[in-house]
Amino acid sequence: MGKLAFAAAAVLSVGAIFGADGIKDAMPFKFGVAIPARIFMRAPNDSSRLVERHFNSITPENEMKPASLQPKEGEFRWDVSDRFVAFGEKNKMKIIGHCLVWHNQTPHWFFVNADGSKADRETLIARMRAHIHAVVGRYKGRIHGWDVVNEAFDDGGRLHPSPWRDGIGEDFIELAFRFAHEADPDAELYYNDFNMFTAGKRRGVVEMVRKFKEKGVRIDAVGLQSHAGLKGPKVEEYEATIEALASVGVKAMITELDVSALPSAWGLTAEITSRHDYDEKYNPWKDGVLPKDIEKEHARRYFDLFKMYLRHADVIDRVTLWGLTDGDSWLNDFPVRGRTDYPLFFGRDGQMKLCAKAVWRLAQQTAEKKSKNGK
Ligand code: 9MR
Repeated sequence: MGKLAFAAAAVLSVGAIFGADGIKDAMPFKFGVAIPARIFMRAPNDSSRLVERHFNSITPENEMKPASLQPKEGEFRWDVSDRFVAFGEKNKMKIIGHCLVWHNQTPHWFFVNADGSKADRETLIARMRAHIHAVVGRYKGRIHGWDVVNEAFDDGGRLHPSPWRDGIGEDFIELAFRFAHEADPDAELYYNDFNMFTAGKRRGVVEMVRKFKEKGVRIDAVGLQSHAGLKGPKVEEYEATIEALASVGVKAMITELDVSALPSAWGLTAEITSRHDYDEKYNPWKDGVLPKDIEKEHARRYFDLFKMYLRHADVIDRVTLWGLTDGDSWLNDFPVRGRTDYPLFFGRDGQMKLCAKAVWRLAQQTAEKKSKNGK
């Protein structure tokens, strides 16, 4: 599928080429979206209808993180996460739990004693186990798969310092996977990280998977978050990671895909503690409209990524976008606060964007070609 198909998709209007089905129906893998409470708590609404039509998997953007579920030891808040799961079940979607063990959005109490001193290894393990058992146990048989550990490796392939690693030791990841498996033996279990295109992180994560397989620790897939920009990372760098994962016997998932359309003010990372001061030059399109040439470049970037994903549909189990509309995206406030970004498939007005049309058409053409070839 070269320039021609892309150009064709770019000029056709959605109504002309697409029927009443959704983007998910053209995809050979699960097609998901991260949704915030505003969509599922007040469903049905315009956004929830878009989610139902175009996606068959959902991830909670923030509502199942430790800070949301267990703000104080032993005090669980289930009201919002219950509604999230009910929304997914009503629509027969694959529901993803995000995330059990992370150093961000995890309350301080997990890591300290009553007097403020650091909790020891046994206490941390007991708290981790209790949290995982409570959360995974509550949704046993209802959540398809869990991001068990999020963002533990640095770009060099080592575990970076964190209260979990420092307090428990390097086996904290394995323990988390074992506890999750105990709590729901049928749930899929994933490791999830950003910058998965870097050679170092790829090596570190692949090595972890290999060891888990050797020891019989369940791991089903590795999530490549894929917070991308217009200029990078290279498609081939992501592709190398997908191939490396396949070689050690796990699926790859694209778990948090978005493509920022703004000039990059920093290295590519999703580490939320890194920030950059506001500067007008990093926020050039404040009125909610992208210049046509940038819009095309942005659509082309998505098109190229999906072309590669579709080629690896035997290994890629799911592709999930990190948000529904541009107005929802975390990128409007990261790493520079108060910008207007355009990273997702639907505009601030809820209309389907050029990037979505191009990708949808590409997926349809790929499916047609496959069925003609009898594959
Ligand atoms: O999109 C999420 C944003 O609303 C939160 O403020 C932020 C806080 O940690 O988390 C964002 O989601 C992150 C995800 O949970 C893990 N990978 C990076 C994502 C973007 O920061």
